[in-house]
Amino acid sequence: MASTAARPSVVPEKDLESFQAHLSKSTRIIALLGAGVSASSGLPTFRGAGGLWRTHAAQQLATPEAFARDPGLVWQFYNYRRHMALNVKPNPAHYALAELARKKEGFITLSQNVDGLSPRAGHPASSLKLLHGSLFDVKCSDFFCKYTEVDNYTDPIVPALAIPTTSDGDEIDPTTNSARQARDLDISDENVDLPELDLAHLPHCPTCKTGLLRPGVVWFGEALPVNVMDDIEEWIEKSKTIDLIMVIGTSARVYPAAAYVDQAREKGARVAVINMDKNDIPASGVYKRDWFFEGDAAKIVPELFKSVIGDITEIPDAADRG
Ligand code: BJW
Ligand code: ZN
Repeated sequence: MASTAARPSVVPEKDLESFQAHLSKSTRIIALLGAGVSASSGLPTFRGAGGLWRTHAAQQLATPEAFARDPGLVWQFYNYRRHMALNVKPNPAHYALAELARKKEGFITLSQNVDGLSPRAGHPASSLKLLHGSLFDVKCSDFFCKYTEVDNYTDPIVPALAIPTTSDGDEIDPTTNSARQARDLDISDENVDLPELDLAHLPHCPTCKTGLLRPGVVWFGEALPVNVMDDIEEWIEKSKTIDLIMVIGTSARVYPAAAYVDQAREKGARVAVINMDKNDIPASGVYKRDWFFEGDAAKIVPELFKSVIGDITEIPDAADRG
């Protein structure tokens, strides 16, 4: 049970009051989520300090060109991300959003995150739209082959991609219990050697046999999933007005995701930005009637929603339920 009851407010009282008054009467609400929502679970964001994987900017590995050039490197990056995501837990922001979805029928969450933490927090699937796919979907990279696989949690996805671990006695204190457990080496650090990789040992398509499998995420230059875009368009069209859009833990620099802020504004929405960095505001800025809540989404989101959802309760996540 995670309770915010005894803690002092993490947001200014006046802003909290005006936000909660608006939230309580809002019936059409959007949340646009980005990597900052999962930061306090321990996952790095894309841009800024945590966005470098070895010597590569994360966005540079998230392209079809990078995969064509060096599929082994790109798979090492994504296998590592899958492993990391499976080894962290959803945080109070994921749980609070999931609970708001149960309490407010007209609430839709558009997540740019591919880490699976919102589904694991029990976010109702019908109101959660994954704009950029999932690390745990896999598909054939051959344009003509339609093979796709959802909910593939095999870690490592193939044995050749296993994260190297400290070998016996290496860098570990033999007087503690932890000495008996091998520890993952941090292959995001360029000083840690990547294991040699033979292309034949990368994941291959079981249908066409020749195509390499690739992560089921949306890379730069690729279209977002048609069914997801259609669902969102229908939701927006159905809304005579939109009351509120919350822009949570995203730099809101990537399109078409960032454009939902403008679409919501066009239908009258007030904007609430929740971000650690006060410079990370949507391109249209923050208007007089909007809110900017500066700080950790994992602390702020549960507090903002408290008037509707009460104190949040963590449910055992899908990974723990097995
Ligand atoms: C915290 C915090 C804490 C930290 N609490 N906050 C219009 C204009 C200009 C360009 C374009 C345009 N339309 C399309 C484009 C091109 C391109 C694009 O947007 N480029 C921009 C960079 C300019 N878009 C595309 O290519 C898209 N495709 C497309 O448009 O296709 C058209 C098409 C149609 C038909 C046929 C073919 C094509 C696809 C975009 C796909 C993005 N994919 C990625 C990778 C996904 C896979 C993976 O995970 O590896 O998605 S890139 C990366 O960016 C990832 C993220 O979801 C996305 C957004 O990043 P996010 O989440 O905002 O992360 P950060 O790091 O930027 O921000 C984190 C924030 O959290 C920061 O603000 C922190 O301060 C904050 N923070 N800790 C609260 N504790
Ligand atoms: Zn195939």
